[in-house]
Amino acid sequence: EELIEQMHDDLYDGLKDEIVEAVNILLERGWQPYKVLTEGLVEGMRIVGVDFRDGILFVPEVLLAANAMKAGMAILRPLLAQTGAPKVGKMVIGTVKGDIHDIGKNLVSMMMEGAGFEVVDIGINNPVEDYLAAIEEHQPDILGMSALLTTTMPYMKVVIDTLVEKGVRDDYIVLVGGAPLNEEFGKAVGADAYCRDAAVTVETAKELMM
Ligand code: B1M
Repeated sequence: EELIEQMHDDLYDGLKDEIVEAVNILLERGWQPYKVLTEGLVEGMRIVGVDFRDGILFVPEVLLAANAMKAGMAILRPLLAQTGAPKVGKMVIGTVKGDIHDIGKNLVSMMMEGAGFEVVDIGINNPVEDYLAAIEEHQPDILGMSALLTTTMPYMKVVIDTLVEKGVRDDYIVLVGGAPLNEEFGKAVGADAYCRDAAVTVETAKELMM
């Protein structure tokens, strides 16, 4: 599909209007929202990530790409959430302290909503106090944490250790995710599971809710 390649280029160039247009065209052509998301936006951002790592793209350019991706996601969000199914559970999710990456977290939120979960998104750069306040207020079944930096991912252990100290760790299913994590890390910090991507998060959440 030519349009998909064009989308990757437009995302790379941070062209928000073009991304919005391409998403709408693909939907009109009958593409499933999930397919537009994964093959268009997520794949495009993966390419951006490679060139960011290699020093070909810099923060301002990546921010533009992220903005364009968010504009595309905004169109897909209601479509992915259209389920009408009864709520299967509640999740509080946020990116940990020191970390402002939120695209992956937003994607997880969207997919969880689409699967019938109620999601309370507490945003980025959350110190332990914010997680505690949110779970107290919303009484979720699941606490989700996201980290994209090797320097911020250890903070997940701070949050989980605090839950243990307060004697409430076992009141919640704790799921962690983010590109630099792995299964071993998830175990080491005391999470119930590491989730590789948004789809795996949905599967894991459903499994652990049973
Ligand atoms: Co950042 N950045 N960034 N960045 N950035 C990375 C993460 C990096 C890998 C790039 C690189 O070098 N290749 C690198 C980290 C290196 C490391 O730690 N080892 C990096 C760096 C270094 C930085 C800065 C330090 C750069 C600087 O300032 N010098 C800085 C840090 C700022 C901070 O947080 N304090 C920074 C800033 C930024 C931008 C602001 C420019 C922008 C973020 C915009 C935004 O999020 N609003 C940005 C971006 C966009 C990226 C890359 C290119 C893309 C991340 C992304 O959105 N991916 C990224 C490179 C990469 O990962 N390839 C990079 C798409 C997204 C769909 O995937 O987030 O992995 P992902 O989420 C997946 C899964 O991981 C999982 O499901 C998602 C969907 O399938 N998942 C979860 C994620 N969270 C989950 C939570 C769950 C479950 C699953 O809970 C249950």
